[in-house]
Amino acid sequence: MLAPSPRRPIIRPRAGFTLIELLAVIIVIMILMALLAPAVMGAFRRVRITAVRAEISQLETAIGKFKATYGAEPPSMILLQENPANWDATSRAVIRQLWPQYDFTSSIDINGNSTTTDTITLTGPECLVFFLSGPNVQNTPGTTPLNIGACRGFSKNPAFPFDRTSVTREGPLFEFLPSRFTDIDQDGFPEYVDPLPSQTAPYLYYSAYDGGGYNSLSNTEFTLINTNFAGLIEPYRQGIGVNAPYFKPNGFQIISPGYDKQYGFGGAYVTTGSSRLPTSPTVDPQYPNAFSTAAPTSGQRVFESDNITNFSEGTLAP
Ligand SMILES: [Ca+2]
Ligand SMILES: [Ca+2]
Ligand SMILES: [Ca+2]
Repeated sequence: MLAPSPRRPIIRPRAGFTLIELLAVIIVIMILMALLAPAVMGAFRRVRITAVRAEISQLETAIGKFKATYGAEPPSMILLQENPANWDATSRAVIRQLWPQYDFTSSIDINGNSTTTDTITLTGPECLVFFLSGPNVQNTPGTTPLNIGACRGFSKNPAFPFDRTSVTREGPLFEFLPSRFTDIDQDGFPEYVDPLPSQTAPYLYYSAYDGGGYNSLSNTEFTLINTNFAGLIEPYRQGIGVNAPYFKPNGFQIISPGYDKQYGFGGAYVTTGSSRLPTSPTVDPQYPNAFSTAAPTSGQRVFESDNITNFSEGTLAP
């Protein structure tokens, strides 16, 4: 007779983790996430900065096309006159260079508000949009909410390029997205913001007027840009001091304010070294009004470190 076999202990698989094990796992995951989050956010940021830089390159290409079509790069300050008697000599010369057959004797409604008496003051950010894409579907000033639609290019009639009704049109040379238009000064002529999340400050544009030099339309350009957009005191220079040449000395500067939506001071910028944005004075005695602020503060320079431009690979100070 066989002896009854001893009872084997029954080994059951465990039903799950204990509470302490579960807590430990959660804590480890949280620590890992905390470690990885900045890296992930940083990667997102870099991708977005690269996207802005790529768009600035596309704007450069469009300006190249504008020059190929109209013979010069767009100005960054101009007064357009609906009443022909009101043209100032400098603005008239700019238009004549672009459209030699422009009719300076006839009235025209440029902003589409059914009058022909307006003076349209376009600053750098507005020139960037206007000269690459022409009058908007709607340019009437003071409209709230913004009613600025797609841009329609210029009339092919060389005497009336700003004619809004002409059917035969040229351009636009750049497809601005109406959703990214802003109109900070509420004059009906839009500025364009970069694709960074919730960006509100538009691209700045400074023209060297095809070798004529920055600021050739007098200090009004900088007074207005500061009044309307808190823009730079001057375009960026390649180094410290009033004799340092500007970046793109015969071309133009396009500047995104970056994530902080602030432009900063402008002027001296050195591309290498620890002090890329020096606080030393850059006052140019040639333009005492434009540079009445003696020197950039360190706070202003901080605003500039994330600016993205057409003369830097990404942000000014990585
Ligand atoms: Ca008008
Ligand atoms: Ca505007
Ligand atoms: Ca900035």
